[in-house]
Amino acid sequence: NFNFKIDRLAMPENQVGHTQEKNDSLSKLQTSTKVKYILKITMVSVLNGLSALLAHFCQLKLVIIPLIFLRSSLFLQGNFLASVIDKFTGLQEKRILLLGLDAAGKTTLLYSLKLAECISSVPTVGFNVEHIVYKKLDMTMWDVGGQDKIRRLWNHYYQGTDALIYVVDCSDRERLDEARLELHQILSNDIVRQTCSSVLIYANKQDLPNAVPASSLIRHLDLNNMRMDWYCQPSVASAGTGLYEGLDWLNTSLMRKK
Ligand code: G3D
Ligand code: MG
Repeated sequence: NFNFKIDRLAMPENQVGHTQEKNDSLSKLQTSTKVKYILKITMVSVLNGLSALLAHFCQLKLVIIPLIFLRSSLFLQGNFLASVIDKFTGLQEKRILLLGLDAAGKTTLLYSLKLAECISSVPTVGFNVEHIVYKKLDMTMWDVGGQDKIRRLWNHYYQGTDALIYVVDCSDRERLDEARLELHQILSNDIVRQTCSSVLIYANKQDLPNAVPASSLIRHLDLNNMRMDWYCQPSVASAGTGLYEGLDWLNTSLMRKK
């Protein structure tokens, strides 16, 4: 929040609109995290109350209370409580793979969602992984570097992928064919076909004057012949535009298949 305020103060006048948009996005993200946090605290308090009652009836206050308190506090850190809470809130854990050619805007998009602010990016050599909660989705997003030399490593990340987010630089017309080939290669992989049911394509860099519109990208990528559930969303990752509209579709698509 602190960084965000500084960023807002430093913004030139004409970008205040973007800041407002990011602010809205940030609060959307934070609401579900807050709900989760409040539920965690409530559950631990209830657990502690129950342990105190139990200890009272068993006349073993001195030994049992600290033990149960310690145990419930440990649960707070662990996956057990998280999974119980997920059951109550309806949140679903999903593994999302974020792929695309180098410089498509994957890392910018990931951190635009995560931090609701634009960061200056350097080419990703390994991978970035972030945890993002949005609506009913509790997503672990893997952003894997897209330079041609490391593209052959992508298949190490395919296992257990629930959805693919494929980012395309729509201003890079010369590499649209390459983007299509890579996309179809990923989707023809057996491991991907087993678990990945939804593909969200971001037609990114729509702010650039030579960008192909999403409708043309659908043709360029031959999406109409794809058997998976897919959706093409125009976006400007550096400004955060269109990103949540894409996630709205992903949420609906993945919830249909739960
Ligand atoms: P990658 O992770 O897919 O390799 P990056 O791509 O996120 O590193 O982005 C590559 C460059 O594209 C970055 O510029 C980034 O700021 C820019 N970029 C990302 N999304 C957009 C967008 O929607 N519009 C515009 N105009 N630029 C975008 P630099 O200059 O840092 O290399
Ligand atoms: Mg990157």
